[in-house]
Amino acid sequence: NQTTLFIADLHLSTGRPDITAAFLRFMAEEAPRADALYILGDLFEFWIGDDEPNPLHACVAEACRACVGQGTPVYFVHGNRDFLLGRDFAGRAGLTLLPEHTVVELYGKPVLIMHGDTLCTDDRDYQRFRRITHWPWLQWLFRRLPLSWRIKVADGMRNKSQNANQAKSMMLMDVSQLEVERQMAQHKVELLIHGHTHRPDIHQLTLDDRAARRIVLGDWYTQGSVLRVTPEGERLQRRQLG
Ligand code: OKV
Ligand code: MN
Repeated sequence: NQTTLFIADLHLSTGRPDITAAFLRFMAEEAPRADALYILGDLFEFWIGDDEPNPLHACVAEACRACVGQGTPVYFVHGNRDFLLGRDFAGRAGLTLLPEHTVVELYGKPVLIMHGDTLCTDDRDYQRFRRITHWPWLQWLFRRLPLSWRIKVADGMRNKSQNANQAKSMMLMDVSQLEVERQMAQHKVELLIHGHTHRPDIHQLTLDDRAARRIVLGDWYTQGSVLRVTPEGERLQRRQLG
C-alpha cells in the first residue's frame, strides 16, 4: 500500500473497446490496492449530460463504485471534454468531484492537481471556447435540450474543433511556462500534476530559487499512462492496452 495513483486522458468511447478494457482491468486489479485514485480529466471522449443512456457509462460507473466499495476513494477533476459530467453520474459511480484546481496533501507534501487545459493560455481560441461553455446559464440551457439535439450540437462542435486543431502549432497547444509558474506560486506548491497535453514527462523547474517539478500524465490512445506516488517518490509508468 502507501501508493496514490493518477490517470488522465483515457478518452473512453464506444469506438475504442480496447481502452475501456484496459481501464476496467486497471480498476479491478490495481486501483483497489491504492490509498486513492485521482482521475485528472478527459476520462471520456465527450460528455453531453448525465442522462445519456450509454452502456459504457454504466460500466465505468460500476467499476468506479466497486473500487470505492473496496476502500479506495476515487477523485475526479473535469477535463476539457467531460466538463459537463455532473453530480448524478458522480453519485452513481461513487466519484468525489474536485474543483478545477486543488491542492492535496500527499504523504506530507502539498501537491497541486488539475486537468491542465487552464495552463494553455496561448491558445486564445480554446480559452474562449472554455469560457463560453462554462457559463452556468448556457450549461443549464444545454442540459435541458432534448438528447437528440445535444448529440447534434456536440457532433458539430467536435467536427469544427478537429479541423481547427489540425491548423494549430505544437507550441500553441502546450502549456505556457509563465502560467505554470504563476499557478504554482499562487498555490505555494513545489509539485504540480496534470494531463491534457498528452506529453508525459517529469519537468524540473525553479521557483523562487527552489527546485520544483511538473509531472504530465500521458493519454491512453496507444498505451496506458499511470503515475504512482509513494512516500519515497513518483514513478510515471506505461501500460500495454492489450
Ligand atoms: C467537448 C470540445 C466538444 C474542446 C455545449 C454549452 C453550448 C456544453 C456544451 C457540447 C459539446 C461538451 C458539452 C465537446 C469538448 C468539443 C469541441 C471542442 C476544444 C454548450 C455547454 F454552447 F452548445 F451551449 N457541450 N460537448 N472541444 O462534445 O463533449 O475541448 S463535447
Ligand atoms: Mn484534455
